[in-house]
Amino acid sequence: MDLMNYINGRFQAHSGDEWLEVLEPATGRQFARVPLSSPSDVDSAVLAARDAQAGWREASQSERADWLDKIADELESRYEDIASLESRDTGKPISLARAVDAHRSVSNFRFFAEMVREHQGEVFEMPDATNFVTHKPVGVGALITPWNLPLYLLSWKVAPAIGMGNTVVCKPSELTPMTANLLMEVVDKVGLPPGVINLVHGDGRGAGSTLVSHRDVDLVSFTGGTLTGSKVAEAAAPQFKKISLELGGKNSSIVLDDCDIDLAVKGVVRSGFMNQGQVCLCGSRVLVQDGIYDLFVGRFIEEVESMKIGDPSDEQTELGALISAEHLKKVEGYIELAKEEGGTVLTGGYPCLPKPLAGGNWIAPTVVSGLKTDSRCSTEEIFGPVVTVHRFHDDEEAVRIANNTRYGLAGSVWTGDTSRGKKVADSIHTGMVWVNTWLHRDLRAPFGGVGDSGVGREGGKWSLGFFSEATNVCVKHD
Ligand code: TXE
Repeated sequence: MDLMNYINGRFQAHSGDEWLEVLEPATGRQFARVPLSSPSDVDSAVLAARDAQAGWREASQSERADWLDKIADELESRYEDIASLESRDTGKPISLARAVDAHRSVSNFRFFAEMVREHQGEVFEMPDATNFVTHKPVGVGALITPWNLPLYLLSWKVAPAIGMGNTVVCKPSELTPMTANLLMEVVDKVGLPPGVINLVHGDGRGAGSTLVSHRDVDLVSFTGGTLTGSKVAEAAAPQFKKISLELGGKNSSIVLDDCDIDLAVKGVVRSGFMNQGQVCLCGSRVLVQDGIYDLFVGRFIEEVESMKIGDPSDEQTELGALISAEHLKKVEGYIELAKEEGGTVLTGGYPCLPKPLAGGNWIAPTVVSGLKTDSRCSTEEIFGPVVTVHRFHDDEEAVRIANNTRYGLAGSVWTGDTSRGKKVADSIHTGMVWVNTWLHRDLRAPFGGVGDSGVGREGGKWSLGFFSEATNVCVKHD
């Protein structure tokens, strides 16, 4: 299958003849080709978005909310397609693709339909004047997304962006373009006005950077690696574009000695290894209090070793393949580094898999102990199924360790005393912390990080704020 860009309401071939093979992570086999778009393709998409601006910003909030609902309905009718395409494209287990990716892609559109419909400006009274605050569209948005949660993250940006009256150009990861294409089929089918949502495929160098620095792009919402995020920020800054960066993480799971061990083991395994550890929120450093260290780590290893790894299309599979051969090499490099840094690999290695999966990017879930808490492996983002475990003495030490990375995205605390958990959580310098749970999301809550994890917040009213310009009209009383 050869994919096409979607510009001004039409699927269009790209202008050049460069393509990238789309590979199945589980087998290494090619199953599609994605266009490597050129700057002129990006230009056409931005122009289409710019031309569609006037009409779309005039649509009422409730009209725009109705369009979001129509997209949600149509996406819902393709629920199984989303799950199977996402599983094939990313290598993640089908059960996860269904429960997380397909589910959230639909609910993102539904959630923002409701928020946009109900959104109202604010009024601030003064003794002699009234301030009327309204939220106007920013203009043309560049939405750049990564490969770990392709449609989940794209829909998280598209829905509030167009809901608030912006028109957009999407640039999905070149490694996982399939469900972005599906979204364009949906947009086409429901008959959204041409130019409101456009899509250019391609890599970061040719399409991504051209899009970010395009003169007619007014805002950039980027999710991806920290290094790429800094290039995006550098390109957007001279033109004062509105920017939101959701980058990497090195999150701690803090296990306190009064925790419910069964709950904590299950929760910390899920947090460490969901999507093969390729989620920015994953708890890849596990800090365990002295008194329960041996008990917890023993149970943790048992649970990790019982996970079923293999064919992503098998309903029983819990762990799939890594996104690419290159990424696998990076993860393997970190495991080697862990040994050089003095760590002990408690479990890991290569899974024994059937022949058809031989060409895929496979590695077993790996747990390393004995590393210093400031070692590279325990402070840098590995973004794979590799977790380091560390011992701590008291809550202050746990907080100190949790805060000794340049990242600041998320974390979790496991305890039988929720007020103790809340106190520890409040001391962690990250955008989000869960107590006795992980990745339990209320879409109204803010999402984002500090430090190397990014700038800005999305989610609920924060998304509506980012994808709009708050404007105040102050009227002096007669
Ligand atoms: O992502 P990139 P990569 C982390 C993870 C991973 C590392 C690199 O540690 O190992 O990032 O992953 C587009 N201007 N995360 O290289 O490059 C690119 O085409 C504009 C964490 O795969 O950040 C893709 O669409 N765009 C993360 C998107 O940026 C550019 C999820 C992300 O790609 C560009 C994924 C440029 N100069 C990886 N260069 C998370 N926060 O969840 C690339 N792109």
